[in-house]
Amino acid sequence: MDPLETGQKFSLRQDLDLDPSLQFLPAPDAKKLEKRAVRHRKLWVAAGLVSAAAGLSLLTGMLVWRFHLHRDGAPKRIYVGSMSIGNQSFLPAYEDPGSEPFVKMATLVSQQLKVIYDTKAPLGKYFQRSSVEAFSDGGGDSVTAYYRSEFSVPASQQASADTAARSLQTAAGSPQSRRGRVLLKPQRWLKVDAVVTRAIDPRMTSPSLLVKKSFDVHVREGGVIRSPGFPDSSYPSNIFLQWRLRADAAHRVRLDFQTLILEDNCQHDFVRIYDSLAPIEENTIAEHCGLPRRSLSFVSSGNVMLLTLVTNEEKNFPGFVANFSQVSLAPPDCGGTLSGDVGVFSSPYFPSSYPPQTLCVWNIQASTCYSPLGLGDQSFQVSKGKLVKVKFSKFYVGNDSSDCSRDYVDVNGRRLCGAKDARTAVASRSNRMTVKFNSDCSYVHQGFSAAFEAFIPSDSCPGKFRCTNGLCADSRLRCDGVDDCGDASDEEDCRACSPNAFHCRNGHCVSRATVCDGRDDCADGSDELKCEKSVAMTTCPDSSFRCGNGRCLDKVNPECDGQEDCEDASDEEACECGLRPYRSSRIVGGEASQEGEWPWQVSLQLAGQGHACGASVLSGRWLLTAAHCVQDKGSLRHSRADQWEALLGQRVLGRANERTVRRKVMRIVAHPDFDRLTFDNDVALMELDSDVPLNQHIWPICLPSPAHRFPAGQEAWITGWGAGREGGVAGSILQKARVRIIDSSPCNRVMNDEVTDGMMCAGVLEGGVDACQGDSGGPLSVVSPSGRVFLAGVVSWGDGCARGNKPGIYARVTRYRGWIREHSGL
Ligand code: 4AZ
Repeated sequence: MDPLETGQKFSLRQDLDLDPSLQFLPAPDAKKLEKRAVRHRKLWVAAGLVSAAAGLSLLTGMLVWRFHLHRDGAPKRIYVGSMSIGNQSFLPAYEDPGSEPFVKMATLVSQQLKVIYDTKAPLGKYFQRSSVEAFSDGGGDSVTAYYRSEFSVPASQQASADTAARSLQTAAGSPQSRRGRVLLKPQRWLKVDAVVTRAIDPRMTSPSLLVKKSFDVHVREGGVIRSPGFPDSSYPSNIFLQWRLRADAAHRVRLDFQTLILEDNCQHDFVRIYDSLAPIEENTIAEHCGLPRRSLSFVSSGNVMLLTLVTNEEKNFPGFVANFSQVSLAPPDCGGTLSGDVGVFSSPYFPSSYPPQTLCVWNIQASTCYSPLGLGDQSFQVSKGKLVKVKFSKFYVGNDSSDCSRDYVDVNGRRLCGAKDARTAVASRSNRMTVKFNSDCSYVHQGFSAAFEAFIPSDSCPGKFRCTNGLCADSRLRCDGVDDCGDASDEEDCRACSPNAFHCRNGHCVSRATVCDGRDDCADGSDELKCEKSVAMTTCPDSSFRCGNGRCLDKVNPECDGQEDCEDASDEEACECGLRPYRSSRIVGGEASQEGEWPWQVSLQLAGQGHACGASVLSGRWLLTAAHCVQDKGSLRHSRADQWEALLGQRVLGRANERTVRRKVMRIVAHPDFDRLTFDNDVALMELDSDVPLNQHIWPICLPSPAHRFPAGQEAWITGWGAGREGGVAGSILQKARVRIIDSSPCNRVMNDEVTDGMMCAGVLEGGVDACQGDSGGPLSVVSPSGRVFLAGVVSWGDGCARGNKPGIYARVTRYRGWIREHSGL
């Protein structure tokens, strides 16, 4: 049943025991037009006109409707807005749209809006109706009203109507209009201080939206919001839901998402968070879709926040769950005096996103070895005084722009904005530094975390290299082609460079990976000369991860662990994999798996024969299976793509349902060095004939980098529909079993040295648990500490099934990472 109708799980009524009154958005216009047509018809009948005349009138009505209301074929323009009313106090009943005070006040506001529109050409001419949707406590003796106004604007006039709507803010606030506004009777007069009216996001008024609902939530006690169906089923198609969150006066709303998994395309499905109770573009705090990498945690600037969810008919995903609460208005960590030689500070609410409309100023004053009287800035320009440097370990403040005019951090008059890497630092010329943080009214980011340090210029980096920006870098990192200082001063004035680096003519060292990349990395063009011959790409030792920029990382398994370890964040790229939204918890010795538990599991089926092998989803297009599954056997042409079909999103074989996707295989790329005798290089790629929609039942598993380590003893999972015992038959319910990775040396001792470098062993040495016939090609899955699942192996072979001291043998996926990329582009 539709969870929207039953109110299961997501309904705030059930989950939060909140006010059960749901406010429905105004019905679509069509209904009203229908009613109007019925009334017209009655009139005609009463007049006793013949049915032909009635038909004619209907036709006339339709023509009038077409040409009058639907001028230019795109008549309706919806604006949303807010209005601050200065001479009214907020009443608790204003939070209940069904209450009498709400209705009374809403009527006054609607009348006031009509007056405002009438004075603003061309809005008055096209105005149809307004509905006040909510109120909030504006602080002091003021109330903020949130409304939606409908206009019937010919397409050719839309731009001028939008401009007029935009100019309302100034008009309402100007002295003339203040005088001119007393057009209503005195007792109905509202002192309007600020009007913001903007065209609504067209995605929120799409005619395909079938369900539109609003929920009013007071966040005082805290609670949870779930998208409909979460976590048991995906959210419904074509919905527009909004949650109006209110905190007490002098408080802020805080919203922390625990999980958010939506379709990747924000034009289709998205959540938007506003610093308002109306979806006004300028008050957008954030918009998200897909599987955002950073934690999503937001704080409003005032006591309201709006959360909206919009979905279209394609690709429904699990949705979200978020906690709400209220926090006091005074933000923590916002400015002040910082003294001493070292200290830390961060943007308000870090690591949550900073709130909009926030200004914080920190005055950093390093202690000095001068006399206590020498406090003037001038006295510290000399080298004996201590200087201050600030180093940002995290920096995501607004978008990168040349003037940093929106959100920014200002350090002694120099503005920084955008995303900066962990080596961003600024040094002062005195023992004082002023750091300002400013956010404007929309689009927030995570903010920054910084440390300051006082240093004596002559001895600022004992035993280390002193960067021009005041940072200290390990001397061994000098001239290695990697900017360790953040201002690249460790890569300047180099007599020679380390082997991975290119020596520019001007004495700089740059990474070899940047040579002949079309960019002047040397700043003298010398890395872009002699580019006919391509320069060999740098390689990293087997044990280290190679970043996109060529840097080798020594961190174990840095990919997709939620932390950006490479300067270019390449370790966190392509990480929409390996998540199991529904992890609630034929393989020998296994147990039945749950729906959606192994969304990368594929059943490969041979025409006319049914299930033959397993495979893993790598993307909506590509699968990985075992090469031995796709070898011709006598007259059986298993190497031909047209012999195969892939079944995805399936748990019970033979019981296809709406989640099952069947695809033809377009291409098979078996590893060219697959050895039929030894089963070495037992991997094959399969390309499907069309993309499979990804959802909670079909989701790619993460491919490990060549350096990814799966140490002996690590827990791993095997899954498949293979035989339940040696010589047995395939099962219908997808089985799972827990095994452990076994080191190749002891494994080889029990497997007659048949385990090559391209293989790995996993199993339970006592026996009883193993992959078996029919599981081949399927995944050996390992859950990483961050919760993502990596494809460690591909089920390949074994000495029987589940025998003691006879582990299962798997193709070692790390060995084939480069080959997979080469042939699939993944
Ligand atoms: C097979 O025939 C097969 N015990 C797969 C895995 C194992 C044995 C046989 C491992 O597909």
